[in-house]
Amino acid sequence: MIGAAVLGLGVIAAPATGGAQEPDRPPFQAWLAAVREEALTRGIRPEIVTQALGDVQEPLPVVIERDRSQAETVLPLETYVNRRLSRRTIANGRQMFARHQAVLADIEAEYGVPARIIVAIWGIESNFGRFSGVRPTVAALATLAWDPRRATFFRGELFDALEILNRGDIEYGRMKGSWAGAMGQPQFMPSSYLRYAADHDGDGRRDIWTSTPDVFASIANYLKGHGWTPDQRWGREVSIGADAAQRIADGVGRRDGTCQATRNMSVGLPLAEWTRLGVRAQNGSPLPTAAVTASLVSGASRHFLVYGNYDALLGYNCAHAYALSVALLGDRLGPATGASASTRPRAAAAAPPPTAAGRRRHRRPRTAARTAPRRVAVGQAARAKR
Ligand SMILES: [Ca+2]
Repeated sequence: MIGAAVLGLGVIAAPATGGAQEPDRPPFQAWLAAVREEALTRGIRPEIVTQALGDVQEPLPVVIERDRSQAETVLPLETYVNRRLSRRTIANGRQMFARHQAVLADIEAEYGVPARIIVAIWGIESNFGRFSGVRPTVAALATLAWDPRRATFFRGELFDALEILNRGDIEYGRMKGSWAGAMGQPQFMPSSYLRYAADHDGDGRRDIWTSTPDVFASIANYLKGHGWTPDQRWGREVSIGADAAQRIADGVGRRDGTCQATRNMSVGLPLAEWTRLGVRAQNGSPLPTAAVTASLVSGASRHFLVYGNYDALLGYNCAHAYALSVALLGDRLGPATGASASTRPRAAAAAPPPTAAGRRRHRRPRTAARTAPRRVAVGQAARAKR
């Protein structure tokens, strides 16, 4: 309740889906012929163009249908997050975390992204690799690129998909993913793949479909590329009383930004300022005194102060329901680390995040429409960025 009063973020708003008028456009096959020509001029090998685009006979009805029926359902943030963090998901996550401990530790050391965050993203994106989509990526992207709704974006992704095939990272027949073109276990859009997919098992291919080490390293590389700071946590749940809520509503503005989630959170303020406004840790104790800037994200009843690393999670999928699901699942998979991790040891928390000697750290990737949370409108447009 307070959340809605404070920032009006009680619900996850559905993205605008635009009108449904039929625009002028060429027949699919004529359109596809032009795409073939352009692919060749872009340097895609003729055999790849023939194989990948020759296989596409017509737009995939299921893709159009899914795209048109983007859920209008509006769920409270808390409801969405609770559904994502089922007991089974948490248990699976812990099991996977233990099973892949060695390679995860290696990747955490290399990229500076906590293993538990990597596993949490993997879990939310593809149920720990169990479901990464069965749609042929090229056909799905061709359908969405022909459809006028977001043609420009998906046309670019289509050419990026062809470029991936051109490079030989994946065979045409194995390039599958969501109906909206998000591929493999991390659900990367082709453009994200080209920028962030990583070959960690050393076989020379970036296989986000079947190589678990490559999947983990690709997720870590994406977060690193989107500004993940080693040894800092994502944020924390906080408690806000009625008086504090009123002070915040009166005096704290919202961020702006190109995605709805960044407009649905407060501007960044120092933790000390949040303390002055009356925000407390979830257990009622004082906030840490670390010199950290935090923004407030509120659901209908729960509140979170989020730090810079949370922006990296939004970079993966710009929706609070998504980022908080990942963050909170990650918290359930292992201990939080970092200078600002604890609410108690205030002396320790006062120091800026240390750079752990001997541990190389770095940043994060992007994807677009995914497979998983379709029943809630968590930003197809946002996903479409990954
Ligand atoms: Ca590989």
